[in-house]
Amino acid sequence: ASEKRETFSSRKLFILSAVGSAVGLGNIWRFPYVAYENGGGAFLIPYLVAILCAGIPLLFLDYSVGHRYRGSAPLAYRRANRKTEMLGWWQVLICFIIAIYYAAIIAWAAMYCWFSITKAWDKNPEGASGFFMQDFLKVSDNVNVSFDFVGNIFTPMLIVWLVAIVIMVAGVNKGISRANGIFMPLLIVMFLILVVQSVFLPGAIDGLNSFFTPDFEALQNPAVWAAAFGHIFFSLSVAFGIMVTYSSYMKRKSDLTGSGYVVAFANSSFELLAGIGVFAALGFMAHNAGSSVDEVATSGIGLAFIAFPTIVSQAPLGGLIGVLFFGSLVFAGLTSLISILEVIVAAFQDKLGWKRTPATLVVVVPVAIISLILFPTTTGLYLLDTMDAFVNQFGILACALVLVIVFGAGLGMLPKLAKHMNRHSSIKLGTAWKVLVGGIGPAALGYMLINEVQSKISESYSGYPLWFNAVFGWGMAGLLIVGAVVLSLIPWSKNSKVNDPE
Ligand code: MET
Repeated sequence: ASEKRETFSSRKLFILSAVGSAVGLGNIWRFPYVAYENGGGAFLIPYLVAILCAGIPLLFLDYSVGHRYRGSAPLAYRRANRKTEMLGWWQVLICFIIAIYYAAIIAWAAMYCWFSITKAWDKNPEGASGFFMQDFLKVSDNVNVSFDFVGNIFTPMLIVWLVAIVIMVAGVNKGISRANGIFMPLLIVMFLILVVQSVFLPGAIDGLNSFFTPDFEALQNPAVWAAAFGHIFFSLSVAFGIMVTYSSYMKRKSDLTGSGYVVAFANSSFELLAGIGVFAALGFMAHNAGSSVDEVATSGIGLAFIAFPTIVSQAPLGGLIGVLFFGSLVFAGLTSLISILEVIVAAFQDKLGWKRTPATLVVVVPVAIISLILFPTTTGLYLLDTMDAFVNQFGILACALVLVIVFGAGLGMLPKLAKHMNRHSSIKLGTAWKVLVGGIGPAALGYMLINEVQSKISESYSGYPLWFNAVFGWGMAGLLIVGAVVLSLIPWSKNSKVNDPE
């Protein structure tokens, strides 16, 4: 028998959880470098345009579908139209891929909190990069898939998965809301201290100058605009199925647009703060090395696991910087991981008509096992890199494009969805929203997708062997679509009423 669908007990908890999902690794290690690379201070213009013209409008599309049809992504899409269920499963599978490697990064960050105290990398002759590749990940020279496990990564990953399973089993109110209620305030306090500490480091001002100095000529480059749009979808967790799922747990009479603006504003504020903290720290690193900020600026894994450890070793009170930085990655990552897992759990719970606990265990335990088999190995880094490039950057764009075309031009559902949004919302959606989602959305997404495909075809990703990218890049991306079709053919449990609830 199915249980009554859970709801977030207050609007505040929904907003907190949505912000918890949006604020993730992307805000901390991606945004600062994207902004720096694409015009510095001038990037704020395309960034704001992207938020207002694409990020928030698409966020509202997610909210409208999730809240109107009150279901996990596949169920909500199915209720909207029989033929669109597959889109929901596509998102579920994208979330599955992201979840299996996101957990690895969280585990690494947790280990690096400890290493920041012992400064473990100081013993490696090649410093932080030697430590990360050789001592910590023990990365194999061959780009391959091996099952050579690295014990000191396996154990923290196992702990991350156990924590995630406990939260997911506890459900929307006792698990997700509560976890966000604890981790988000911690994250904000830790991150604020980190930023304040960073801006007082010697050389910090050079970093901040590099970050903020506007290069207005960059605005003439379409790639800069594409970077802004691409970043904002990822940053707001739009088109992953995450916001469809979370908004399906909002009470019926909810101020949807008002909440959306709060979430977007909070997410961007956090990103800007991260830009300040990260570039202040990089300014210090350059100052110490007698080099330019440009030489040390980087993003992603290189920023977190190579640049920051170097800063930790050199800065006054460096250990504290490390604990705050890596602790922030852990909390920001965990709250995003939870939201990704909820997409998967909710989907199977609806499809099978099972209760929360059995559905969670049947779904999350296998996901955890796959993650634990593939990533704590000497080749896990290669897999992570390729899957991230193809599924996260490319799969999501493709899925978002199909989504706006189907709901806009295809089914002509935007007026109906706008009407739903406007029922209890403080800010009403009008023609502008329909034009942005139905017109600008497909144009911007289509342009970015073509660019992505071209760049992925022209250069073998990361210089990995062709077969590796073919299997784990293109193959994986293709398999997700096949998988989505197959899952959509499985019949729904009788408990899940697939007809429109209203
Ligand atoms: N919004 C998250 C981030 O910025 C990503 C979505 S959850 C994978 O990191």
